[in-house]
Amino acid sequence: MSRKAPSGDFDDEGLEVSEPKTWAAGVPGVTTALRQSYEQMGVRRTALTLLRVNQKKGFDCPGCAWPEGDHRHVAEFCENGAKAVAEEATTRRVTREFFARHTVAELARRSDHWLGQQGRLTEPMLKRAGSEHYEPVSWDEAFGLLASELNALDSPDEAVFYTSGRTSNEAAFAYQLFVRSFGTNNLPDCSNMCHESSGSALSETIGIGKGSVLLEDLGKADLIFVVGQNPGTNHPRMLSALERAKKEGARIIAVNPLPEAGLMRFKNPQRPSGATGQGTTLADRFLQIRLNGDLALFQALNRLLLESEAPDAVDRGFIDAHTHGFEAFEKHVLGLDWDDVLEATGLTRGEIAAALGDVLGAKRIIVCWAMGLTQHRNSVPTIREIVNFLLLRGNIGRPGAGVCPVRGHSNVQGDRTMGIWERPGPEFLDALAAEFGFEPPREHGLDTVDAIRAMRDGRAKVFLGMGGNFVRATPDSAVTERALRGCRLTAQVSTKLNRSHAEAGETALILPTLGRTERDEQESGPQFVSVEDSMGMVHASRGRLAPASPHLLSEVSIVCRLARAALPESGIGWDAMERDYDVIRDHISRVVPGFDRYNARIREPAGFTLPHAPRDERRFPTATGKANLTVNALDVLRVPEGRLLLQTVRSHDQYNTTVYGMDDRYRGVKAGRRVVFVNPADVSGLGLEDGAMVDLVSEWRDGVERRAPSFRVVAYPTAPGCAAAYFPETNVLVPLDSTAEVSNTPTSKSVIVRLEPARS
Ligand SMILES: Nc1nc2c(c(=O)[nH]1)N[C@H]1C(S)=C(S)[C@@H](COP(=O)(O)OP(=O)(O)OC[C@H]3O[C@@H](n4cnc5c(=O)[nH]c(N)nc54)[C@H](O)[C@@H]3O)O[C@H]1N2
Ligand SMILES: Nc1nc2c(c(=O)[nH]1)N[C@H]1C(S)=C(S)[C@@H](COP(=O)(O)OP(=O)(O)OC[C@H]3O[C@@H](n4cnc5c(=O)[nH]c(N)nc54)[C@H](O)[C@@H]3O)O[C@H]1N2
Ligand SMILES: [Mo]
Repeated sequence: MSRKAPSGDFDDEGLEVSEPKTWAAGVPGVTTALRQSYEQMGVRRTALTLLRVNQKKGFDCPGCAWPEGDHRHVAEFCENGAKAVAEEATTRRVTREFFARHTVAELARRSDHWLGQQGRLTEPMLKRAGSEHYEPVSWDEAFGLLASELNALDSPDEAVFYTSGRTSNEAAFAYQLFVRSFGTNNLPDCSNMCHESSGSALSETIGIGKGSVLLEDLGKADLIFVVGQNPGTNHPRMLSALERAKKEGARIIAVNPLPEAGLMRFKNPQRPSGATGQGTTLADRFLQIRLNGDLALFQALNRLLLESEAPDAVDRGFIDAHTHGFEAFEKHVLGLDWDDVLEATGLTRGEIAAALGDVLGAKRIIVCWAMGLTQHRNSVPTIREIVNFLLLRGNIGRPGAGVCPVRGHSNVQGDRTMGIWERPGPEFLDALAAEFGFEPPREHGLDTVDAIRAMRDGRAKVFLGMGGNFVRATPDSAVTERALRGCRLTAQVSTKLNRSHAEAGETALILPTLGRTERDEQESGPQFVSVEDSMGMVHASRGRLAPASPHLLSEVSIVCRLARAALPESGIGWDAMERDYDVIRDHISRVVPGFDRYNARIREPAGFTLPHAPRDERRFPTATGKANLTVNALDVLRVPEGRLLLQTVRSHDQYNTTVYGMDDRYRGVKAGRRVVFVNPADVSGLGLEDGAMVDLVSEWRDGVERRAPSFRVVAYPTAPGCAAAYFPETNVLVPLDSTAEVSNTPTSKSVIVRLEPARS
């Protein structure tokens, strides 16, 4: 059996490759963003919109979850935030005539870029069973249809309710409440593919699945590790914070198989010198690690710390007072095999010893990370080992130190706090039961990977997506597409057209919704929503633009109206919640810890910070009552002869599955995305040449051939044995069953591939 990428993937015309850049941002960044904004919104709307991003009375940038901080620049946005805003505030529209012109099958053949470029969705659309087209439908009919399909299921567990991470706290809370009163915990979310590994590792070791660092801590740190993260593209505002930290004397170590431009050098576009000057060299040390080598690296540092003669190498006082499991951990780490470490990391002993020197010279250490750590089979053990590393020197629970998983979607952390989780704890369910007077289901629900399996096997039949692009974000594209097409009904609450509308169930609904930038008027007047950033800060977000169409409903309205249609007997006050979001926030304040006086505190200009026991009190609410040091077996991922380990990454011109444009400026790629970055020694070792056309074929133990055709080989300074290509084009290569231990996150950063001469 062979699985191939859909034909809609191909949009490369005139692909050009040049030398990668060694610096990020500065003038080209801002001009690129403004050009794309003007194209999408025009000049006046651009100025009006971009000036309100992340301002205290404006809206939260839909770009990423990096916090804003107190000292906001007039233009507290970045190039890629501006692109995310332009994408939503575009003046282009997808109308009923558009759907009359294009069949669903035709849409499925278009590229992600083309689909996204069509503009904002404007009215609810229905594809009836057997029909080739979407046609307009009234909201009432849409809700009636969804309600009757849901109620026709043999069990509520046959429905899947996905959430992407842009959904506000208010909408997320109402949504999970609806889903649980309907009777299931099937609430998979994008987190399952993103920071689930971080949440799993941190909950077990420090007692809370969130980072322990606030923005001000970066300025107090002596040493900051940036591991498995490309902030120049994905969290550009983080670069300013790193630059400030350096001014305050911090050293930075970048750990990455790729020399990412933003980490190497940075020109701050918010400052006059950024436009002309040399910029700042951010990383003092670059450890060019092999993919999946991080567990070995941090375990090696831990061994060196344990063996060090330096008097304060290990903080014994902290270990004795606050941690559990030291002996077992020490015994394990002292048995670490150096050959394994060198093989797994691709680093020399000298490089690791030099990094140890930085560590010993630093009183306060922060480790930041993103997808480079979370999307491997051993991601959870890797992050646990990083916690070991920090605990050894007492680097959790004091200023300038701690764990800093940098979240992706702007409210992905808040959605989890609001109960978007397939494995809710009993305290949360008890609080829901007490507040709303119903018995929520207790059995765990399906996460993203299990939801795909359930749809594939016919155990789940109705899919509702609250934002996102499920079919494109998930692994094993061919399997996922079939799973969705096999559903009785798929419904997507969306702002923009994407492939999940085209890979539709027998019956399919598009439910168009307001974006962050837009005014949300309800019966009681204008509403605002709230979000939680990567550091647990909660603040309000208010859109000011006129909605893209008069027919749009807010996500809150969609949930409340669906709940009324599907659960007519429900005693829950859906009307009141829809009319006034303060009512939702009052419910939240009684159900979710840390949200007391929510309505008052959210009206403070800077919002408020959620409590975090390890950060605030050095209290670790784990099973042992202490921070847990853990034993993490190192098994080296060995790639067979003639194969490469492939990671799937974002280009500079995309937001997850939304492709803004076809360039990846920092990596020197123009006008195309079907490229595979390979170390020059591997290019020649494999008998290839720079510029050769190859198919990427993934090898997995199930023997299924997964092929992504026609990629151009780009000789690139990545770590030897490692390759990189863009997602979502390469999702077809990630086997559904290849997931991380514990977190079940697809292993999108370690796919074993061979490169074959292109067939076509
Ligand atoms: N403009 C823009 N902003 C975004 C997004 C976007 O698509 N576009 N997406 C948002 C979302 S949802 C998320 S989760 C974040 C993602 O932010 P990132 O995690 O920065 O995104 P990726 O492109 O997946 O980059 C992974 C990085 O980890 C490195 N890496 C891969 N494997 C390994 C490894 O084994 N070890 C080490 N040490 N490094 C490794 C890669 O070389 C790369 O630099 O960004 C958010 N912000
Ligand atoms: N191979 C591979 N796969 C990956 C990853 C990887 O690194 N490699 N990364 C994974 C990660 S980290 C993540 S987070 C997921 C992302 O998975 P998703 O969150 O599902 O995907 P997005 O591309 O962010 O979703 C884009 C769509 O969201 C809709 N949208 C945008 N704004 C709003 C809004 O305000 N409301 C509503 N209702 N809809 C809106 C638009 O219709 C748009 O088309 O992908 C994962 N998949
Ligand atoms: Mo993400």
